[in-house]
Amino acid sequence: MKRLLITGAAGGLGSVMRRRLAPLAQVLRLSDIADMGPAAANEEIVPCDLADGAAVARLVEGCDGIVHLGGISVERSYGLIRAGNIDGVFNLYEAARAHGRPRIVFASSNHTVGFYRQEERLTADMPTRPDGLYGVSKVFGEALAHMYHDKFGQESALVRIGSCTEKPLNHRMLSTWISPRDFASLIERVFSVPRLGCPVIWGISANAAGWWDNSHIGYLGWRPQDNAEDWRSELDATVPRPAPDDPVAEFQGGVFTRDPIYAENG
Ligand code: NAI
Ligand code: 15L
Repeated sequence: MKRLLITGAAGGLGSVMRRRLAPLAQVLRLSDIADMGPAAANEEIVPCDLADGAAVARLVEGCDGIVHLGGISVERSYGLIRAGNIDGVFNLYEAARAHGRPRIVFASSNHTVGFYRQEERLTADMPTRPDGLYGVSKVFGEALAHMYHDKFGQESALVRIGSCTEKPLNHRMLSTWISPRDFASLIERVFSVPRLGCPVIWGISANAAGWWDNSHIGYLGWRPQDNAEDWRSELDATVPRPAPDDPVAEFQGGVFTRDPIYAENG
């Protein structure tokens, strides 16, 4: 690719992917509302509020691919979620439609299905069961992407990311973890295959204790390398196990299932 846009580039995942995805394009266009630091030689820094449609249209112009990580990433008030994740994703897809339909990796979330119980095994075509307004906003993003695919041929990878950290941090992550290396290699496959379509993809490493079935995306040729199981004994020794009836151990969405509906600006 000539130019790859990464939104949410100042965030936890964005700052890691900024380094890992550099080989995918001649230029990385990095965007956020927060400070992204100075641009490296292969980078363009373009601050932009995703809720500003005109600014998002300018941001997307000239990009051959988009990794959309920007927006609210945890449970917050409806107003905040609406701006970042509802208006923001609409603005992004409208901008893509106006500017040649570059392929999009949409950072969806396991919180689209957070109220499934941990003993259930999920395929990507099962009904969503969001565990809060954040999860609902990701369901909206997925639905919007499907509509732009059916109506306009816009291709997107709807990656329901589990938990992307350097290593699993608790027992739930033995099932939900995806290593930064595996997430980056998934993105590389998404931009390499001749036909992508608009698949829902479970964003997880090759976890022995995984809950989610990715057998429908064999055509991507993605082979995750890491397995959360490698950290089980370390977790057993260092992190207390939750009680079996604790929502953290009961539902796939873990603590998010306990969040309230936050007041405005919460
Ligand atoms: P993060 O909260 O660290 O980064 C999100 C970035 O988006 C922030 O830098 C923030 O300033 C920016 N942002 C928020 N509202 C914005 C707006 N209106 N306009 C422009 N930028 C805005 O989140 P993280 O962990 O890096 O996650 C990245 C994406 O992946 C998010 O969409 C999140 O929902 C999704 N995800 C992440 C998971 C993880 O394990 N890190 C798991 C599941 C989904
Ligand atoms: C998410 O969707 C969040 O963005 C991230 O911060 C983690 O909490 C992750 O899910 C998770 O469920 O572990």
